[in-house]
Amino acid sequence: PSAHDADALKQYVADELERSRRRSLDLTTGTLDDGELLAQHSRLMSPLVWDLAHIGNYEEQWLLREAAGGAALRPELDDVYDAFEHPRATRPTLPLLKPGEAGDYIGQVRRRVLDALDALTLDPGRELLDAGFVFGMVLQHEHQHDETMLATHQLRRGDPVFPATDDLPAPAALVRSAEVRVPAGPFTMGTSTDSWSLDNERPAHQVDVASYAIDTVPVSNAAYRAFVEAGGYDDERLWSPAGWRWRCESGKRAPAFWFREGGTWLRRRFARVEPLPDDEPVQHVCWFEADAYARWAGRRLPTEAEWEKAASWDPATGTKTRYPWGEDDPTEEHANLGQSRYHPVASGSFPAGASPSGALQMIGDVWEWTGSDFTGYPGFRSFPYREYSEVFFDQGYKVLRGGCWATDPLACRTTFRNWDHPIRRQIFSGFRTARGV
Ligand code: AVJ
Ligand code: FE
Repeated sequence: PSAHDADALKQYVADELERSRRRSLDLTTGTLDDGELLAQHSRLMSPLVWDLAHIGNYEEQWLLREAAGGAALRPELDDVYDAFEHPRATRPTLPLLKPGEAGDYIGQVRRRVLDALDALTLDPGRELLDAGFVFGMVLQHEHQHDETMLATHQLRRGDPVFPATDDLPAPAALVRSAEVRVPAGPFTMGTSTDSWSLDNERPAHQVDVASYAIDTVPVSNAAYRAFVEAGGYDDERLWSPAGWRWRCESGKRAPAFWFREGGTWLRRRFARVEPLPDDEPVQHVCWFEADAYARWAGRRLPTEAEWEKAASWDPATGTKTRYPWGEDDPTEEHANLGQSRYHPVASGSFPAGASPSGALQMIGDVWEWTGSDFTGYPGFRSFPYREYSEVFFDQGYKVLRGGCWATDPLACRTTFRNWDHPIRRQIFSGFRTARGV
């Protein structure tokens, strides 16, 4: 948050709570009927109404009870909306609040939170409240679930509810070379000072990185299609052993939502079928597919450290920035973020968003798979609860970086870490490749 004094910080929090809630409602009760909100569109996802009430229950637990010390409103809901108690596939069988009830519930939580906010002191005396941290955590949580709800929308069939096209400009960059080089040397990974950073981004620590080259832009649909058409899915040598098992068991031969009709590649996007746009970054690939493509290209996925160094480090000055372009909050000139469109834009867009190393679109467009497993940084301390990050460490999750077109700017920065199973591809995931030099 850019706010400095206490009242301005509270006003910023209140405005952002309002903005995220409008987004959540637009994705649910504002768009779909009760039947669609209660339906399970895919076993990989929750019914949308589960996400909606879960957002409010998380807010009740962290803002109303923990931060404000208020009385519990609906403690009997804690179990139903506990993500660890109930895997997504089983959530339709739970006694879920109906859409109207869920809307009423989250609205009641919100009114009590706003009343309590006035009396709170957002100061360093309480770590949870210092610089409004817990509000930042809850806001990021709501936006993360909104992105998850967009993945559910992508899996849903039925009448389209999002616009088919948009006319937002995406300035094109002059891409001088396919890759950029990053010289060897230490850089600062993670952060100890970003007040709304989450526990897994902390603490800042020095990492020595050997020299490498990384793709200037994310791998495009056309580039990925060349891999598909070259028989990449039938060549075991290109796949890791686990990746080949996934390929054989799943029978997949292309990214999710791609299909061929005659000689033409099409894709399904939010309940519409359209020609596959050549120059958009590929999305809906799993880690195994990204890893196999990279091997086919004679390259590999970047490590998490390589990704962050290329995105945030200026070797000339030895400084690290929150965004590739510096410290300024993202605008439409910098990146495709915040669901202003419902798709990534052409690889090679946003010259104003370039990093010091010259890489483009490190932030926004598609989440980028890295070669790294999700684990804690040296000196990691779980805060404020183990289930946010720590229980996922060293469990075979792979790290994704950079956010995508659906990620809100409030939930995106060069230190932000996302993670998922290497088989997952309903998320808005793409990648770029790298090599040692
Ligand atoms: C950080 C996106 C992996 O959605 O599982 C949501 C975020 N944590 N509720 C997820 C999260 C608790 C998390 N990811
Ligand atoms: Fe959650």
